[in-house]
Amino acid sequence: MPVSVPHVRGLSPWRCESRELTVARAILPRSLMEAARVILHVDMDAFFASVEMRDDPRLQGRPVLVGGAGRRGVVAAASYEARKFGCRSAQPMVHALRLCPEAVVVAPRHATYVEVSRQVFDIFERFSPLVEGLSIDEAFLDVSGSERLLGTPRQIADAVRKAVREETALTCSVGIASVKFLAKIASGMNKPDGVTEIPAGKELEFLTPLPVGALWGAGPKTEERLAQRGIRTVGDLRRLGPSTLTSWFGAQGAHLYRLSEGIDERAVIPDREAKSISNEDTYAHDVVGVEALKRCLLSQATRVADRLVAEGLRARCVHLKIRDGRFVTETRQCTLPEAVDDHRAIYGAACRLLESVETEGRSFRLTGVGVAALEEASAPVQLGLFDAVGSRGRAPGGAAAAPLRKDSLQAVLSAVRERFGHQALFPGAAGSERRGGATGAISHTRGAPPAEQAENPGPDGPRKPGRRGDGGEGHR
Ligand code: DCP
Ligand code: MG
Repeated sequence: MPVSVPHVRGLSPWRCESRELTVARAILPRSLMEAARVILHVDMDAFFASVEMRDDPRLQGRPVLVGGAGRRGVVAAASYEARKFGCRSAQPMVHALRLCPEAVVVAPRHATYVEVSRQVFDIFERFSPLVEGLSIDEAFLDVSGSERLLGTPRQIADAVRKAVREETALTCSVGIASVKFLAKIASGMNKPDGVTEIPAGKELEFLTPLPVGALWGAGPKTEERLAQRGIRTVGDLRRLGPSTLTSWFGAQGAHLYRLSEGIDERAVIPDREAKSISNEDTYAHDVVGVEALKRCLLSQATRVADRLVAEGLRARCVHLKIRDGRFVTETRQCTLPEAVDDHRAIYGAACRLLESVETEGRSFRLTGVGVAALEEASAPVQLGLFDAVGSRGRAPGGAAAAPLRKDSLQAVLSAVRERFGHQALFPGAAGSERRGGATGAISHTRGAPPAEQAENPGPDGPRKPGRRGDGGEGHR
């Protein structure tokens, strides 16, 4: 039997683990830390709708649609009773009501969902220090090595579900696997209120019959191109081998091949370690073509680098977020060999990440560049070009705003922009995509960084709110 986990935060046996070990478990390759990881992906069932049904007994057992009731209203969540009629998230409400005229439409209560989300995440954190939120109602939990304390992976999953049910009167579904993307696929296989386990060693068996679209990063276009060649399942795709896939799809092909082999090296990065800085723009007109996209990335990488310098930080992890005209959002991330605060390094990484995105035939409404795995920039950086500037700690022109580090070209460039506006000393190629309508917000977040290396959301993915429950669009 699994040992029950203490409820008092701070007294959990997990808290005894040293910070170093926690971080090491999060960032070191699996081979160095432990033989097989055990990752749970927990996703609340019909989250908004279930909260409404819990809080209003009259709704129980009835088809419920949470969302805007007006002519242009959209379904945010559909209860499982409503799904039997074909109702889904992201459908126009009028369409959903045509499918199920007797459905009850309920206006969303976001503050309540955020509160329940907090409660649920507090429960998750009692089971592991490594909890990475993906959106308001789902998270990865790395419970590797906790068998002795908490029981088998299946028992841990059941204990999480029991705690959620008892403390919130809601149900969730859990996927168990050795890697993140498989755990996420698994949690969706037995919904609602179910558990799906992919035991270590059974990954290929599980993946082989799945449609290629199940792999994160295989968008509709890729799926179509593969289908034209008779490749429909993950097994078909694996048989092609890495070189054929790379020759067809470049870096994206190599990425898909690795997933088809069940390889996904990404660690569960706990939210508190995942402070990130990012900059994203939504464009008034969709951006088409790699060159135009790169100009957007250069602009964003520059603004992120400025922010890093202003805060005296460097970053080891770069992520790219991109959303197409159909609201399909994809994210990619990579780890650099050393921490950087230089816009060229961040831009270069973002461009490499872009190579693994299917850009052909798509137009994009949003791009974003972000950094995570931040460290203090205490050591001087390599460039000595501005040694002669002399005014250590002060920007040219006397600005004393950012904590400038000597010898840093990026620091000087950033300080000039800080003082004279963002267009000053802006990389030439970056300007032209910065058009009216772009939001250009720098966000500085704790929790829910782009956790997915690649994603392939269903029709309801793109609008799913982020962890902070601000109605924003979460990462899937
Ligand atoms: N959401 C939204 N708009 C979308 C998709 C989701 O506002 N297009 C909100 C409402 C959902 C919540 O996010 O309840 C969680 O999204 P999920 O994709 O996890 O969907 P549900 O929890 O509703 O159902 P499931 O049981 O399939 O997880
Ligand atoms: Mg859910």
